[in-house]
Amino acid sequence: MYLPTRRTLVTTAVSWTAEPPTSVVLTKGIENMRNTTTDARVQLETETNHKLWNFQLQMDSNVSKVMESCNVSQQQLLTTVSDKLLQLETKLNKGLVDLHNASFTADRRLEANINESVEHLQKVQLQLDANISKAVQSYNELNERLMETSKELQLNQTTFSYQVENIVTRLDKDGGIELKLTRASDQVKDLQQRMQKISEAADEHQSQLNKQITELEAEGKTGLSGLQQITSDLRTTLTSNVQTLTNLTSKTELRVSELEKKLSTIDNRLKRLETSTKISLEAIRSNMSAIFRATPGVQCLLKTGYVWYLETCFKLSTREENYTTAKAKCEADGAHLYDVKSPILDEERIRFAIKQAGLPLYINIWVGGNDLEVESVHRWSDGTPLSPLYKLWGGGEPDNLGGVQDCVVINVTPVQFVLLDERCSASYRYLCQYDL
Ligand SMILES: [Ca+2]
Repeated sequence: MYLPTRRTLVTTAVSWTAEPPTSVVLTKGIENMRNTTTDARVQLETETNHKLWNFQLQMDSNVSKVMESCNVSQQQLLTTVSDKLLQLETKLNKGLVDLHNASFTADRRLEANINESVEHLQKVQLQLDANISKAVQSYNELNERLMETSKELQLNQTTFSYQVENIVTRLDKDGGIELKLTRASDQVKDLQQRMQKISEAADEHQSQLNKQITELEAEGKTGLSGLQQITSDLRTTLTSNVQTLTNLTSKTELRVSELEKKLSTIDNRLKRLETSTKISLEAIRSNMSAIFRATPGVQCLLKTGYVWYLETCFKLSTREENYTTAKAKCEADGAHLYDVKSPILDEERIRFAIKQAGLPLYINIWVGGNDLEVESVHRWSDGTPLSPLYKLWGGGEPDNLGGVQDCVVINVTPVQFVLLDERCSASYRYLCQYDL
């Protein structure tokens, strides 16, 4: 590398004693216009970068909000559905417990009624048996008394006939027949009265017996009627309980069916929501990708430290490194050391980067060229040849000074923009280039 001094950079001043020539005025004018255009372009690029950066931030924020809103809506819906399911399940369980309790109570009541009825029937049966037994006994007693009375009557008739014969015989024997007839007549009347009383007593016994039999029959009918009534009541209660159970079962089945329908509806809504959310997110991603593809400057600005300027993405390092480290750090970004293939645009870009970084105007910066593989055969980072006749080489460069200069820097001063070969172990800032 040829090392110029500050003095050699000073252009010899020319003093004009007369009006400057027109060509000089034009040159100055052109120079001023060029400076103005460059400043305007720099300002425009800066503003564009700023707007693109803000746009990116806004898009990120919007996407985050949409994602957050979708997640919150989905979570709320899931929570609501879960709560409703729990409530419905609780109600259903309570209904089943009530149904079970009602069924159990009805069974117990039915069993108690049956037991009570059986006991009552047994008592009625016992009472009926006792009454029948009594009636039979009374009947037998009455029958016996009737037979005795009949025997007594026959005996009396026999005795009476005998006595009448005796009286007639005695009347025939010793007179006084009228008196004896009168006595006999009284005795006959007395006998007739006694027979009348016995007959009345027999009628009364018969009447009582008939009455008892009628009562027994009525009581038997009443017991049977009561039994029929109890059986009818039990049947009614049983039918009512069965109807209640049937109704409860029917209602429960209806509720379960309604719940299943609601669940199905909720499930369908969730699926539709999920589908629409996926479609929306996919559309957002697609739009974002389209925006990114359409604006490489946005992709460039997403890389830390890189700037998009004059259709190129690049970064000037903040630290000085040797060539090997500088090359590795660019490659770690997915980039490479800057290949200075477009002298005019590259000079504008590199001066812009130096100005943005606030660096001094005399500086060496590592770029992509080197002849590490074959001495004096320089190549750019992408492997394309860097001819020794390339117009950006400084005067006498590359000179491989000391036989150790295999890496290339761009040397920038207020009046110079040239390539020099340098020792690779030297430390300089470096320029990375990210291809889009
Ligand atoms: Ca060399």
